[in-house]
Amino acid sequence: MQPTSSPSTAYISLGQIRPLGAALDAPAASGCSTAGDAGSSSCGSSAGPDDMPPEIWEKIKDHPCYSEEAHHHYARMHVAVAPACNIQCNYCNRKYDCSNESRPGVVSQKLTPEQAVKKVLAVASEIPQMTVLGIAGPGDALANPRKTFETFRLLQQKAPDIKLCVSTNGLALPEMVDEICRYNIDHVTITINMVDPEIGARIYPWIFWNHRRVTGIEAARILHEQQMKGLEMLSARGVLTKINSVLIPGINDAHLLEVNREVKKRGAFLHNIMPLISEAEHGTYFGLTGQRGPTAQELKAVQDACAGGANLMRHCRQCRADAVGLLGEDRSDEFTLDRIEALEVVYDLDRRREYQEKVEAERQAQVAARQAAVAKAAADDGMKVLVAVATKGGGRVNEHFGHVREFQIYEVTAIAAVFVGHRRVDQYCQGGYGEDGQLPSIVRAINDCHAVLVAKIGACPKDELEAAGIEPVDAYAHEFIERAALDWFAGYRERVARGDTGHRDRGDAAIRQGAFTSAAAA
Ligand code: CLF
Ligand code: SF4
Repeated sequence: MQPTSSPSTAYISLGQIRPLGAALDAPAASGCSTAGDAGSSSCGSSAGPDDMPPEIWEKIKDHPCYSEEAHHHYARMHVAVAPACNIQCNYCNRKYDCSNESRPGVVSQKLTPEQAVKKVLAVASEIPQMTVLGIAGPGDALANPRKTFETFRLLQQKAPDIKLCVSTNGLALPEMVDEICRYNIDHVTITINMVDPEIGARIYPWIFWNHRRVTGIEAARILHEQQMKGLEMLSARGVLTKINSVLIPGINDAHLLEVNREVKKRGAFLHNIMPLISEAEHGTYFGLTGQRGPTAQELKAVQDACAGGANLMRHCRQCRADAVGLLGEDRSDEFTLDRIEALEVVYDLDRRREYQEKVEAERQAQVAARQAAVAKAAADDGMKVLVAVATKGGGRVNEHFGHVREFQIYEVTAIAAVFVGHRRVDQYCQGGYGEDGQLPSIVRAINDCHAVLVAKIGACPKDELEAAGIEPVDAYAHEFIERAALDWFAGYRERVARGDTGHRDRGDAAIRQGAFTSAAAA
């Protein structure tokens, strides 16, 4: 049995063959291989300094969306300065955030450029590992060029160390490329859902073009041409581009392979395929007409089918247009306008640099810990399991089970622990007490995992997890995730070899017999 780090792997769990993410209800359930020595996948965002020219690594090494490794350590923030849009997407209702870069259903506080800059400086002082400012709505950043570029201009004067990032539907992009380059905006996301206008007409009812509304295939054709032209122009100018595609089952699922090929041809750095979020209560056309989003398996199948094409990002959290913090956390309510207005903000670049040096040292320590764990690992025999990790950042097992809102999922073999996705759950600990009613849904969310690594866990959830065949492990509290996972797995393999897994047999016999499968069984 050959091991594979491909996220198409299926896992034997509780006697069933179950694809990664099958237990998930949460919308984003994909995987992303982790970096460097331990990883062997071609996932673009997992690449390290040895995989690219130094000037590109400089641009992505502390960008949490462009580097999977960075997303454990560095934060981003969005400011909602761009309310207007020049197109209509069938998955968007304007009273909610832009679905391109946000989770619908949460209304942002719109800001002027001056308010936005004050907010960025306040966040940068409070969260010194915040390295990227993105403008991602709530409408389209480039349909609001004055506010968008004024924000970037003002910020660049006051905080030149913060990387600038922008997200757009692409309609106005070609005309804005000079401005983008003028402000040294190194990262541009374009949402491209189709390269065939007939498919586009099912996604976009209209665009606003040359002072008039254009509909149908003609609208989709213009949008497509602008997107391709804009992408080519950015590639020619050395700007890194990420393509976001919303996966809409029955409309563009198979077509996204062609999108992947076309954007790769035009120099896209990453392709991020995201699930359609389509709740009726959001009031979108798709929500109201019953267009469903993809299952976790469908999303993964399309991502896997794109392997070998444009490099994939798999750690996206579909953030709001005013998100603040590490990906997966949201601290925006700490920085509301009234709080910001009352603050006397002092931007201390030296203090930020000093702090980021510590973050970088921590990151290097994580890489070294992983290398050391791999160096002492036994030979790979193809055995492979999933583990869930409770972490609040920094690449360590450092969260109490009761406080977890999102588990990170790692695929572990004898020689590698690879980040493959995340699972959102309702927090178990409510108001200082464990909420036992939450446990079944938490267990369901990670029931294809063999262990859950936590900083601490109470007796009640421990029993419940063990009963479900998931081993609760608090022996690696505050250690680096990959080293903890590899060390736990080394011990686990020894127990399996002895016929003693210490908890309910959940397919381990099948693993011992070599029946573990790497086929895409879904
Ligand atoms: Fe923001 Fe987007 Fe820049 Fe990142 S988000 S504008 S590239 S700084 Fe990141 Fe959020 Fe996914 Fe976007 S996780 S939704 S990919
Ligand atoms: Fe909504 Fe963004 Fe589409 Fe505009 S581009 S309609 S704001 S999802």
